Amino acid sequence: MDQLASELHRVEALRFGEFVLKSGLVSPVYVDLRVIVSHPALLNKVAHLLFQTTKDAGIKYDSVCGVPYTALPLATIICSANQIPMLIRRKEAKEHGTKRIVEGIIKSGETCLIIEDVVTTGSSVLETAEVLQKEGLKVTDAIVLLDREQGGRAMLEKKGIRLHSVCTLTKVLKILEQQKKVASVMVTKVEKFIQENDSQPSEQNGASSVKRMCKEMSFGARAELPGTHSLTARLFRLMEKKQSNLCLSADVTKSTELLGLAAALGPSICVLKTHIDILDDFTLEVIKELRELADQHEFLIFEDRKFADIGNTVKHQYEGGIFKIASWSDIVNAHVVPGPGVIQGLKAVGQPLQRGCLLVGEMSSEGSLATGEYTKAAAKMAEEHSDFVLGFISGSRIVEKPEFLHMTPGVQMQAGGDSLGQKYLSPQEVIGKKGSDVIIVGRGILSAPSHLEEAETYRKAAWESYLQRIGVNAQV
Ligand code: 5BU
Repeated sequence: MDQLASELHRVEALRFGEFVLKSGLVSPVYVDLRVIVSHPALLNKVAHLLFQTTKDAGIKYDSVCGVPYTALPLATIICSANQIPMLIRRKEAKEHGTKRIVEGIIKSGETCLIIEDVVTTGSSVLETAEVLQKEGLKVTDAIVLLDREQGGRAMLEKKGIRLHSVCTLTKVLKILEQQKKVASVMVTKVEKFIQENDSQPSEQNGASSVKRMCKEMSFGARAELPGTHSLTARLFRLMEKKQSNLCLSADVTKSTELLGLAAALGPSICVLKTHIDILDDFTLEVIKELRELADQHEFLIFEDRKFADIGNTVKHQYEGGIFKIASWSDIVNAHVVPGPGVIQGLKAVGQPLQRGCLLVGEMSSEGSLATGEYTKAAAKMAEEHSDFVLGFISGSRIVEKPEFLHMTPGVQMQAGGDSLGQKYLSPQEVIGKKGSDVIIVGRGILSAPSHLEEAETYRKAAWESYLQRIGVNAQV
């Protein structure tokens, strides 16, 4: 083990310092086991240790599958050296031909062992396990080289998967400290980081750490949670990539204006919100162009339709009529006043198209009735239908679950309102204090002389508030 730790350190698979992770968290340690493929002796040694761990644990299995990509060569070596059938999980189903997601001979009912290089929250192992389980295989155990001890073991345990590790980050740290390769101050720093970033908080400090987690978790990390809807995960990832939690409310009445805004502001926004029924010159051709711009600039489209009827009616309103909303809008929203039937109706149309829905939990307008018990009922309904409900339109975070998305309208740089009941809060207030995720801005941008400059001002303000909230000091 001592030799393994020092080898991993030597090839820089483990580095110490200050690293901004994909999730936005600043970590004192960086683990990148991909580099071991360039060191064949070490690669063999790691494969051997993984196999030895399966033997020591007495695991019974029929085949082995490596989590793509780093664990693929490891699984290959183990299977080849020990004559074990291997399975390969594709990251994407093939476009042409067989459309298989798992390659190799699958015998339903057999047990497949998962191999992984490093486990943090456990979400990659779980993702692969779920793919294998869908194919009829059993997954009872997973072997990992390095457990970062940030909740992966507990999370997988809950899903019926035992995690066995060759070593833990704490153990490797101790060894490197003894070998005088890492200073004791750094060891303490890393240990503190591990403790503070356990994604499976203990029961005693449950509520407060969940609250902290919602507030301080990055969009990138939230995208990786197993309970996050795939569309929300896509949105969280593109938000990180574009450094934008700005949704433009493109409330214009001419299609040229709508397309002009989408083309010019596309790179600055994560979502473009429409009220398609206010366009004077709507055609499906306009929508086709809007969709192309959305794909080109990587933003989602959100038709702010606020469905509010019985399931059967909203199904038709969503799918048909002249607007055919479901065919082009990634996200729609609904009032909860009709009860869960409204979600069921929308889901029947939207789910096969990988769409999602936001529930109106609160409204930004003066005298809104969506408060108190009503908001709580909306939250409960969302939790019960999280396979289609992405989150909420609300003034603040109303559910302490990092899987849910909160988007807030009624935002302008200066607090205040309009003459028809709209009330405004600032981006800093909405993202920083109220804990929402995305600001929705219409006239704040549309009434400015330069739409792009103003959009950038809002984007930066909201993104900086988000970075501050999660504890990252960075300039946008
Ligand atoms: P504004 O120009 O930034 O005030 O536009 C706000 C947009 O958000 C507008 O399209 C409204 O229809 C929408 N909206 C809102 O203002 N308040 C709400 O509670 C909800 C939607 Br739900």
